[in-house]
Amino acid sequence: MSHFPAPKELESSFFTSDRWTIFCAVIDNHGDMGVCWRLARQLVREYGFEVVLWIDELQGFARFLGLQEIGDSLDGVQVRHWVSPWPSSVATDTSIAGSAVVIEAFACELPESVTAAIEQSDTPPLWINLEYLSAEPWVTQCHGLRSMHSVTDSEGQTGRIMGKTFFFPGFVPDTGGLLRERDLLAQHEGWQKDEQFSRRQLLSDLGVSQIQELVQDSLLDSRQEVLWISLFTYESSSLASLFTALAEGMDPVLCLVPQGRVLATIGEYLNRKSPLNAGDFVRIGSLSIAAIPFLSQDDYDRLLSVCDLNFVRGEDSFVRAQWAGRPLLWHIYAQDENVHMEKMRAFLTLYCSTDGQELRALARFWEFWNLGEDCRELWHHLRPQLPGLRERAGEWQRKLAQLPDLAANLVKYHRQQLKEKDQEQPVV
Ligand code: TRH
Repeated sequence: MSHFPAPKELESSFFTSDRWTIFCAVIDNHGDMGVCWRLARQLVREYGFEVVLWIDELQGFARFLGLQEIGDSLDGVQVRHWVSPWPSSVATDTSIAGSAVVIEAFACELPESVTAAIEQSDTPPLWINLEYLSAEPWVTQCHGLRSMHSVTDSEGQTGRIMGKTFFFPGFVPDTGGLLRERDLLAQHEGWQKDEQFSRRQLLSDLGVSQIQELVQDSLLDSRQEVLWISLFTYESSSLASLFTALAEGMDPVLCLVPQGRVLATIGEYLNRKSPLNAGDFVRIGSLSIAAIPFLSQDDYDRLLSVCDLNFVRGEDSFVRAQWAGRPLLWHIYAQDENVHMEKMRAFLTLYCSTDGQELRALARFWEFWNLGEDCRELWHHLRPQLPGLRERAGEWQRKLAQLPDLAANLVKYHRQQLKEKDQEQPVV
């Protein structure tokens, strides 16, 4: 049973001018909702906007947030179920077309009646198509392009009006930037000030007491420092070779694995019939594998902050690892004809713009991992480079932080559009 107000009942709450409406269609996994949720929360918290998030996968969204069900307001964001077909009863003229900004995330197709209401409105919202993240050079040329639409008015007159603006996130000026909350870097600084304390605190907060005790023991047993790795990737044929290398290495390694797809590959590696569950802890040679719960987005930031190396994937975790300022391995989302390898190399061109053996070792590891190759030898080359890579990661984080963030860029773009429109008004 739905716990959402029927769309018609929403009508009355839809008359403020600083309403931003975001549409999110979940393709798969967590990235689409992860990005939309992060942006929605930031627009509420930092700008005080009224934000309505329409999402087509409510059950999945509830699971993502660790909730049984979604209330109609979460952290100040109004969450609505985007049902298909779109009910004719939804008051698109006032509710959606009356927004200041409508964002269709990742080129999701808006319902036809919503598009029509936007196009026919006398004061249409700024319509943004928020694109996928890419480091490829063409992004700067496409960021900010607008589409034009043909429309016919009630008298049968046809004309062309402004459609949507293509907004591309990115790593360089002249793109939309990256999502970064105002206090994010200060939070990382706080967690990283006393890394050991933060690590203990995190384990205790995770609520997996068994792991906490076992890790505590291994930390105490060991005179060497334990290398902390977080692992959030897709299934990978490179994983067995990595684990073999970690198990035979000299350093004790703690590999923390939040619930997710890679646990199936780990299960195969361990010859288990079923994947590990949160709370399971396995030790092979120098390697300890701890399966942990799927964390809240905020706790996931904390995990990234206190690890020596983060394996991340998709889009949002990849960006969060960069803000953590720690070495990272990106398992990129696979696309047909290996298009993703070009995307990955485009990012590496930026990330490794200064030459150095540590960056070469990292780039090689990324290449092998994403091609599903054997990474055993490569790990032994990469391991000694981690301190240098930590420095590079910090430099990269500081470089990115000089650019305005995605939400700030969206808000600025909207304000510019308003100003331009004002200037277009005829003087009476
Ligand atoms: O889950 P992803 O693979 O998502 C996406 C989608 O597949 C999408 O269709 C595709 O286009 C895109 O990748 C490239 O990876 P991503 O983007 O990193 O999203 C994961 C989200 O989950 C992110 O918001 C961080 C969050 N997360 C937690 O909140 N807690 C956790 O414990 C972990 C591991 C992740």
